[in-house]
Amino acid sequence: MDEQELHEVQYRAVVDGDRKGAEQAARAAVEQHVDLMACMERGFARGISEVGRKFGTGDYFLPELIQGAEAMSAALRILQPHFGSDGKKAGSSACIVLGTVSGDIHDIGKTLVRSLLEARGYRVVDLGQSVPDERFVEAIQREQASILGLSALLTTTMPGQRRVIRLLEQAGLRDQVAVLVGGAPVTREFAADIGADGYAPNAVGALEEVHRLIEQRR
Ligand code: B1M
Repeated sequence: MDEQELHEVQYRAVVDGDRKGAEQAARAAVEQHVDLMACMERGFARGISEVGRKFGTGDYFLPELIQGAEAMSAALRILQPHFGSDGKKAGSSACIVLGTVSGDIHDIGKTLVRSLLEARGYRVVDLGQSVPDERFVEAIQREQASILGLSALLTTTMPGQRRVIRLLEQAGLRDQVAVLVGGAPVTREFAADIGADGYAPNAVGALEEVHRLIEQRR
């Protein structure tokens, strides 16, 4: 199977909510040493976007949305340890606290961001999904983190990113930490409006933003 056919199988497995098929296609990618980010973008993530589109138009209901997400998450778990096998390291021991904001349980994109950061040698403290605002602040104090990454996938939870920034200000921590925001509905304009220091539309962009923010703070 060539790479393009493999992407098609990966895409189809997620659209069909076929967890076993997605796992097999992820293992095939690892074994064949193909570009794993291309598998994410052109295969699995394209599949979950299609699931989201069908859910939005009413062609899919919640069970199909959940099955698609489970297939995608299963594939990501297999790919995760293999990102960054090119051996490039960040040359920085900066700590990054990461999480999805309160009320939001979407974590696939956030986990992908974490995988790439870890693959580049950053220390990432992943607080998970639906993280209460105060837990971000506590983690930054505890870990002496220099970057905070906030993910939001719902238009209704995006205000959580603004709230956490305000809370950092109130705690007197705003100057110690650079805040990076992302997630499908988040835009560069929104990021600027809430006073974030960085924005990225995807996981590769998040990695670049983290490099930039760390350089800026040296
Ligand atoms: Co939900 N969901 N969902 N969902 N879901 C969306 C977001 C939606 C757009 C679907 C739709 O209607 N077409 C819609 C939101 C509409 C809106 O906000 N106005 C929606 C809805 C409505 C809901 C529920 C309310 C459905 C319901 O219960 N009736 C519910 C809400 C639950 C909650 O959070 N409280 C819900 C639930 C779920 C599942 C649990 C079934 C599942 C999530 C499973 C999981 O994450 N473990 C799910 C999924 C899978 C989706 C879609 C289909 C796919 C999201 C995804 O994983 N994409 C999504 C539709 C879509 O986005 N097309 C949808 C793949 C991932 C790789 O991309 O997450 O965008 P993404 O991450 C990217 C970038 O955004 C960026 O980099 C990532 C990698 O490139 N990025 C960052 C992300 N975080 C970043 C942080 C950064 C930087 C970049 O810096 C820190």
